[in-house]
Amino acid sequence: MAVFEGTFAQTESFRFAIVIGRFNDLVTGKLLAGCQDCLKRHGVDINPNGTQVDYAWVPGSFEVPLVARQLALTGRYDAVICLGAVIRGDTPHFDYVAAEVSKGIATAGFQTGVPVIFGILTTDTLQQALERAGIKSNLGWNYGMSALEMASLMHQIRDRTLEGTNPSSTPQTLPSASSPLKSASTEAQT
Ligand code: INI
Repeated sequence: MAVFEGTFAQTESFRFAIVIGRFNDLVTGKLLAGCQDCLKRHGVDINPNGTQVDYAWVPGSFEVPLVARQLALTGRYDAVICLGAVIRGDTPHFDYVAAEVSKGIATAGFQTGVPVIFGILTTDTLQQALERAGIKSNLGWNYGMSALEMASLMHQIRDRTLEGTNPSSTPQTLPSASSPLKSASTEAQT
């Protein structure tokens, strides 16, 4: 039997998408910088013109899950990282936005089989958000680590479970960055 555990090495073949909400961009820009710093220092080429990371900006956190799911469905990415900041002080619809974005991100991961990282800060004040985006620590870094770990873990599970498995009993629709879900890629084109 096996123990599956993601590592943070051999990242050169990984591909990531990062979805960033513009709302509260004072905070989300800092989360992005922390996330990029993490990926870069683990060997990922973060250049948008390179081959490893694509970026998608959306108006606010509410729009993040839709775009994250669409990107995951392409089968191109080992993980999709979602970054946003929902701040209670700003508006009474905090609760609606926070609920939908958390549900939507979880659903995007389940539906596509691609790790979709929940990097949405939910805080009572801008001060609290800034503290988590660089003043005290930068959770963007942690979200980058989660993406690296999950990408590695999913590869291990796929590689190890396919080894020595009777091909006739293996599901035909295992999703991966190199071999996306057939139905998923079809859906992405429509
Ligand atoms: N979007 C956020 O990312 N954070 C917030 O705090 C926020 N608040 O509080 O309103 C927010 N609203 C915008 C929302 O995400 C959508 O972009 C907008 O409603 C258009 O659909």
